[in-house]
Amino acid sequence: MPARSSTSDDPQILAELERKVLWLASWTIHNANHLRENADGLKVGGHQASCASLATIMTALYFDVLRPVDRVAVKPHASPIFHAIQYLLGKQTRERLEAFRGYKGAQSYPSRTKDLDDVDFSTGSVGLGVAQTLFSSLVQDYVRAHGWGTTRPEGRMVALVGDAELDEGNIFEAILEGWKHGLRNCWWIVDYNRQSLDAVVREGLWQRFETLFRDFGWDVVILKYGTLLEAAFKEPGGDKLRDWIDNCPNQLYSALVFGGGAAWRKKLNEDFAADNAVRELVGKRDDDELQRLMTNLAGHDLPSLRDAFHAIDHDRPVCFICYTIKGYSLPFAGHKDNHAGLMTPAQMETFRQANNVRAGHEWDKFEGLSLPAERLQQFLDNVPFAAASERRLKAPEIEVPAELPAPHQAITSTQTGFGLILNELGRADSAFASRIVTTSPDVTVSTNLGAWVNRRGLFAHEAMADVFKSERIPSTFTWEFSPTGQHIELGIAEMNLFILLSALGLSHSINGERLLPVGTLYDPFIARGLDALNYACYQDARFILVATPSGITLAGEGGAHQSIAEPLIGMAQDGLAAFEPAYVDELSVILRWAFAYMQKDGDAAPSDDSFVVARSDAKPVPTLADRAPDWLRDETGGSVYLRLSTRPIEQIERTMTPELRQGIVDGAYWLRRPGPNAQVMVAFTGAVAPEAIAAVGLMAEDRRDVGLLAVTSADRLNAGWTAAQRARERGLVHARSHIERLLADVPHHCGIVTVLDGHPATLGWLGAVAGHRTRSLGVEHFGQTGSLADLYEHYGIDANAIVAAAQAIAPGRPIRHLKALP
Ligand SMILES: Cc1ncc(C[n+]2csc(CCOP(=O)(O)OP(=O)(O)O)c2C)c(N)n1
Ligand SMILES: [Mg+2]
Repeated sequence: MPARSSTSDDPQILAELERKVLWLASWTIHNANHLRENADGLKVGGHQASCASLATIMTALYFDVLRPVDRVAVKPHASPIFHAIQYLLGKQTRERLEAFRGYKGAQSYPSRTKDLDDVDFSTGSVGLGVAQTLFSSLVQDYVRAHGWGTTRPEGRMVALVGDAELDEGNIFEAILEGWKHGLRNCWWIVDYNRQSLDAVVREGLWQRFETLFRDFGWDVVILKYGTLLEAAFKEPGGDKLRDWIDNCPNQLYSALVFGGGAAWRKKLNEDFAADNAVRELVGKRDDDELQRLMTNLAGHDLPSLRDAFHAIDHDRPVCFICYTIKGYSLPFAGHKDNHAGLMTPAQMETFRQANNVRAGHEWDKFEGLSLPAERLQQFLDNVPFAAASERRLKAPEIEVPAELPAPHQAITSTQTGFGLILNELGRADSAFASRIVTTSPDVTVSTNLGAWVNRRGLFAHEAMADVFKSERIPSTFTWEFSPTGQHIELGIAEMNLFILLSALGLSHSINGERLLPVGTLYDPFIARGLDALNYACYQDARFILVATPSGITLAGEGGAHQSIAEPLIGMAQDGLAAFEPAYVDELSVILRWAFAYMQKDGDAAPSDDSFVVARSDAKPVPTLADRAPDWLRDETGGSVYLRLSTRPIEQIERTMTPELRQGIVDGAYWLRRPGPNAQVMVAFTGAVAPEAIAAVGLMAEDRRDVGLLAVTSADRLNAGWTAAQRARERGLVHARSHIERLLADVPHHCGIVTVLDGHPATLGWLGAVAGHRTRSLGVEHFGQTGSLADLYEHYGIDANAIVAAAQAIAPGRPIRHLKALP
């Protein structure tokens, strides 16, 4: 990318734009809080101070330093600054700025999925966007090392980081991982305003950051003083002034910033009562000049920032620690309570006049600036960052084989089946197999990815042989690294797993090269990375999550390793379709579907009319019902979560019919269809299939026509049901979801017993579909160690507990095989 030739008036233009950006951001927030009708009486959020802190840095970056291939995670509460910059660049509309934080307006925190102005990475939950830049850098390297996308220049992954944001542990987990993987092309720019939400931060944090980043191989650039202060330091008494500022506690400095010129003068004259040189240096300046001088930190000094950014001539990761002032140039600058600070209408009026903005011209792009509009527009038209017509890239779908292998073993577990399927895929020399990338936080072997890794190798910048192999020491696993390896091995931190999946799962959009990421971990540890999983889904990253082992079925490991709530997480997490197959042939069907589903275009028209209605307020389109009999939004795609088990169970020998395949994908199918006189049916999910089957057998003599429903996805069944109900409420009287059709012929008096190795609420809603009396079995309390039989009996998910529940809700003659419950 050729560098834009800078002209002599660039510094002046940038200074004007900096003012304009801060004005627009402040006005956007003011408008949302004070001017727009806000009937709820809710204050919608200040953040004018946080914005001001980053206004200069972001001006330097977006209007000068960045190139279109660069990608940025913006500190969440600087969102209005980002939107203002995009507005000036013609990529954001006035309507959306006016509706900031309102319905369909510019988002409170930059959002890839909801904002229209080219957000690279969503932010909001602090720390996650920061780490996302690091992993995106690794993914860029991965893609290029595999020979893809090499015609595009490498981009820098940039994070604008709040100093208090650095308290988030996931950032440090990421730094460690970045070091292991030879991180490159990553810049973190710390907005060192020495303020958090609540207060002023500890003294000397920058020294901790400096040592830490250097230890992990980062270049650290400290930007403390701006050009005004640097010049003053050269005046007589200047070195003493510098020492004074260097030693000034953060709290005092902040208080003086808030106090302004007079406060500085009073304090400096006191402290330098016996030093004429410093008193003269101070005395030469009026209050405004003194305030400008004493707040001239490098993070608010365009020349210092531009020099520092342009001086980086290497691809090692860089941490810039930029001294800034929270609320810079606003009335509450430096005040420790300013996080939610909002200028009063009177203060805003003063600010408007200071910016030469005429009333009624607040949104005009060049209002109040001194350079001619044509010159400014010409500059904006040539901003390098905005040169690319499309920064959100596209990659073609990778064709998924019509069927994946379904390795048959008489008795096996879904986890074993998963390993075998990936092993078979690993043999293939296909475009499909080459785009799969697996990753795991130190549980590659124990989640059964070992055979795949043996075949496809581990990814690293440099080749590294497995010494055990070269020394001829027998080992089941070959641990060989190379730039073409297809497994990224992570340390144990689950946060890193999800953020890496988020980065891999956006590669089609960020790098224009599609990857098919599969991440494995133990099911209970989803909770450890849950916010990062939510973040990945919110960004619409696409991946398959394989969580295994799961539940109390992991009998011997006890409550610290057993999962209970995860099936509910799977249901509740937007953007994630959750499955829990019982059998390996189901798993094969689901995996095949998942590889296609994860590639569906998020922009495609959804089939669920409730979504259409919500988005456009349009009248429902009746034909949609025909196109989407399951009422799922499959056209828009998403990520997939598979909850698997280590429990070997007897497999069913059967032919995979199209109908069965569809049922598995839609969430349920009849293993035994209930007859017209059925008094009871059992609906089960996952590893407890043998208990459900056994229970049906035990009841057969005493209850007629017992049905058995295999539920492969409570999540999709439930989602389809909800969507169909909404559709009916909006007039699509024929809308029927999959579960409604399955239960349509089940007699009304029939009871339903549901069972799974997870929280019983997962299937508890089944009774509401058609009004059947229901009893839901599952696990509600932390598990124990024990044998499967011990635990299933203790928690009441064994065959006998199912029979007991059936007897209770489906009265009839006593069920002979029922034993007394303990
Ligand atoms: C995970 C998470 N926890 C808490 C918050 C609430 N929060 C928003 S900003 C903030 C403090 C930010 O301080 P800093 O990063 O220094 O930015 P500044 O306000 O100085 O601009 C907090 C605690 C959040 N957004 N995300
Ligand atoms: Mg801060």
